[in-house]
Amino acid sequence: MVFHVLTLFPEMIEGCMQTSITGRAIEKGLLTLDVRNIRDYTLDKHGKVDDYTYGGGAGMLMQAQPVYDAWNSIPGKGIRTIYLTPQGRTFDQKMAADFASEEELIFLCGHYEGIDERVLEETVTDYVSIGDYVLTGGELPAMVMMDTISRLLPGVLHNDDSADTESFQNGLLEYPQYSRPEEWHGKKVPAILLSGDHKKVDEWRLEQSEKRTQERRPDLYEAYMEQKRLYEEQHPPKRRKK
Ligand code: 6GU
Repeated sequence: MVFHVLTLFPEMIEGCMQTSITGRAIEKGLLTLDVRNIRDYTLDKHGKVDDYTYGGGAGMLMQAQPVYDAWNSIPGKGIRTIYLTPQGRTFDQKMAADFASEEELIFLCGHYEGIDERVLEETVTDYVSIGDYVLTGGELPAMVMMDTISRLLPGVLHNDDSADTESFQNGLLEYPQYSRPEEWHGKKVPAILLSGDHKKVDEWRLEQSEKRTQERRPDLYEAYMEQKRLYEEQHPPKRRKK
């Protein structure tokens, strides 16, 4: 996977992405990070990339020319271009899985009051938000997306299992987990986890996931129960022959 990032703050992206699991994925060559500073593409001799908005109003807008030339400098055609904006569709795990199937992605990070509409019309394929609150720029949302997408790529996580057993992959939150010691602050690890009975452990974990989802995310639980109901309707239990 190649992540191209267009930003006015390349050091923010590089520092973060070179750390921890994404950093190791880059070292292993599973991930390539190509960060381009939009300011390097301005034709303005003072390095200016923003200007006042027509029609008045507060704040500055990123101009079309430097953004377009930065975007155009990326080789290749038809690469999905994501503009990070609170006006976009809300990012979720399903969207992450869809983006993870691409070979390259372009993230366009805006700052100030945004970017001139005309260049967005010519470059952007996907408008994405990470939630209903307003940030100062698109860099943190781009990194949230890249982090989420990275861990779905083959080989990025040590254990290929863990990407799909975790929260959301089956529509449920993850079950509680325990490591050594067996007793801490007077609290014991649930006995079933020490039993060595894998079937019992799996049943216990599913039960815990369902309980936790019902308590903490009733919205997800409702959707999960509806899915389960539909499944059971289409796969009725087979009658035993007399
Ligand atoms: Cl993608 N950008 C900005 N500036 N603020 C946001 C956002 C994006 N998603 C939520 N808030």
